Amino acid sequence: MLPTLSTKVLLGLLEKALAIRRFEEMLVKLAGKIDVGHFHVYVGQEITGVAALDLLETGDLCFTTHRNHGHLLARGADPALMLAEILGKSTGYCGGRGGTLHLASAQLGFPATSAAVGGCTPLATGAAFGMDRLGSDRVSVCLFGDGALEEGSYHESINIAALEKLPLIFLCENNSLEALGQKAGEYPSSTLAVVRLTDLVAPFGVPAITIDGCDGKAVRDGMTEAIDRARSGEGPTFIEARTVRWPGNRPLWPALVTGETNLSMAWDETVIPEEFREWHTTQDGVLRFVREMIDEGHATPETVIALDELVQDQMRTAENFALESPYPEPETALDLVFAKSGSVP
Ligand SMILES: Cc1ncc(C[n+]2csc(CCOP(=O)(O)OP(=O)(O)O)c2C)c(N)n1
Ligand SMILES: [Mg+2]
Repeated sequence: MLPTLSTKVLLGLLEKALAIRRFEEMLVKLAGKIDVGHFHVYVGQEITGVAALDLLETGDLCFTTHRNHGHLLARGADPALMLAEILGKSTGYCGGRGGTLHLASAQLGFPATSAAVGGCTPLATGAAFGMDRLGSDRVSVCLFGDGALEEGSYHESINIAALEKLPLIFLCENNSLEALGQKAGEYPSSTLAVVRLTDLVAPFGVPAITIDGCDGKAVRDGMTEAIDRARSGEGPTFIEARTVRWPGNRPLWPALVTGETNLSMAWDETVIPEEFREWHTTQDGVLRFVREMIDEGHATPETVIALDELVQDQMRTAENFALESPYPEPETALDLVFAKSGSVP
C-alpha cells in the first residue's frame, strides 16, 4: 500500500525511487563499457530506502554498507558526485578515496561507511551512544543486510543498545528470502541457523517487526514508530524489511538481465516479458509503487513518464560530469589520511 501522504509528497518519493533505479541501471551499463571495478546495486530495495529515510531530519545519522548507493540517493545525494566517487574521481563525495564501498558524506548524514559486513553496527551504536550522552534528540539508523546477523559485532551492538536504551534503529534489509539457508542453491547473503531473523532480536528485549520492504506504507509506519521510540528515549527498534533479490543481483556481479526498466509494465501487463513475469508483477517495488499511484489517482502514465524523463536527464548529466572529471593528483594521496593539528574539535 501507499503511505498516507499528499500527491506532491508521494511524487517526491517516486522521483527518488526512480533516481535510484536509473542511477543503478546507468552504472551497470557503464560497467559494460569501462572498468568500474566491483560494486553492488540497490535495485529491488528502492522502496525500503526511500520510504524509511525520508522520515529523518537534519542531524540524524545513517550508517550503511557495501550496498549504499540507494541510501545516499534517498537522502538527497547528487548523482553526479555519487558517480564521480564510484569512478574514483577527485570531484566525488570523498574526493575519490571512498569509492562505491565507502561512499560517505557528512553533510548528508553519512559520516562513515564500512563495507565490512556488520561494520556499520558498532559505528551506528557508537553514534547513538554519543547522541544520548550529549542529550540530543537525534537518532542513528543502522542499515544492513541479513548477512550482518552472522557477525559478532551485531550481537555486541544490539546488547549495548538495549542496555543503554539508545536512540537507534536497526533496519535490516533481508533480500535473501529465496536463498536463506542456501536452500535455493544461489549465492546466499546469509547462512543462519535461526528460522526467523527476529529470533536474533528477541533475547535482547528489543521491539522487532517484520515487514514487506516493497510496501511503502508498512515501511513508513514501521519507521515512524521506531523513530518516535528512539526520540522519546525508549530505546532501539529492529525492523526486518523483506525483499526478493532482483534477478540482476543473482550473479556475483550485477547484470542488467531484466533490461532497463520499462515503466509501462506498471499499467500494461502485455509488455511484461514472460521470463521475468513474477519479478515485474509481484516483486519489483518501483513498479508496484507506480501501479498504486495510478490506481489511487495520484498519477497518470503520462506524469510518470514525464518524471522518469526528468530523472533520466539527470543521470545523463551525472554520467558526463563523472566521466569528464579528473582523477585526484598523485601528490594528494595522503591528504585526508591524517587529521591536521587543530582540525578535530
Ligand atoms: C566481514 C566480511 N565478510 C565477508 C565480506 C564479503 N561480502 C561482501 S557482501 C557479502 C554478503 C552480504 O550479505 P548481506 O549483509 O545480506 O548484504 P546484501 O549484499 O545481501 O545486501 C559478503 C559476504 C565482507 N565484505 N565483510
Ligand atoms: Mg542480504
